[in-house]
Amino acid sequence: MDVVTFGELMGLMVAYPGDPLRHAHDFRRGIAGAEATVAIGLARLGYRTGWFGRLGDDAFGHAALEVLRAEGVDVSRVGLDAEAPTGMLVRDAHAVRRISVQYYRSGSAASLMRPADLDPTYIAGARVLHVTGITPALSESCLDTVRAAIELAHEHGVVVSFDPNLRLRLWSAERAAAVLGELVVGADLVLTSDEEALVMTGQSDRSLAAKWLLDRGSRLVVVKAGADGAWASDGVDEWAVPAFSAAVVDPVGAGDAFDAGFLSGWLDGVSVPDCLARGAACGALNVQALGDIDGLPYSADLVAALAVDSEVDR
Ligand code: KDG
Repeated sequence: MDVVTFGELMGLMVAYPGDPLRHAHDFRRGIAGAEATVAIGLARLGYRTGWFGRLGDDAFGHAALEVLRAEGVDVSRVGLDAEAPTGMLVRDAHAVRRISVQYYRSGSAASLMRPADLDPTYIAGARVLHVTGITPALSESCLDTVRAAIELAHEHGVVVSFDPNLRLRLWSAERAAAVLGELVVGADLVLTSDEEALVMTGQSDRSLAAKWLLDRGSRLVVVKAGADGAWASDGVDEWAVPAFSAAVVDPVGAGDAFDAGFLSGWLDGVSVPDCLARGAACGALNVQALGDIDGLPYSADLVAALAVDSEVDR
């Protein structure tokens, strides 16, 4: 496996673009979940990916499994839970206005995940383990699971990719800062925003935040800055790339799409600026479609976006 990842996968109901959640009547059904989005993004680019977690043994859980299978993501380690439901995320989609999100995930099957759910051989067999700061916010047993997975990866020389994906709706800022600050230490690749870097390191300056992480064992710190592009530092060099132009329909999922594009470059051993460009292009392509995963590019789309930023395919 190139990349193995785990976390919570939810059913998604996203309102017709522009309609505010409170008054929306028409919803498109899909799936939501940062880690699954990364796994699908990489699978579409041709990489071998596996996602695991607990889903409810219900319609949304089975539908999510079908989507993952159809996308070519390995689901051999997924657990189905008869006692707890698949979580749900209901939201709207706006290009400019703030997105309203309603979570229905408390007590979900995913929140019951525990270290015994980990298959050490599965993690040991991956080139990269990708984890996010959403999973440890779900429950104490989920936090223990993330800790155990990172430890297993380190033991077996598997590269750890960490995206804090700060969700202040799931936990307090103080708790998030303490836990994310602990988990990020030693992550080989840190894929963060400036705001998240500040929460984890206490440093508001990007270079100082990166130094804080690099001094504690990270190999590369990547900052995703949306319309301002992306930046990275390995402690010796710093790189920056601009954003790709995008007619935004739905900004949710941009960061995870970036992660998929960035990791694809990293797996191929291309230069850091090329990794950043792949990430930025994937983010820009994903926000032009409704839903978390619908706009994730296939290899040919990514190649085309990187070659020319406004080509017509005819
Ligand atoms: O990036 C998209 C995800 O963040 C979204 O699907 C929601 O994973 C999510 C979460 O837990 O908030």
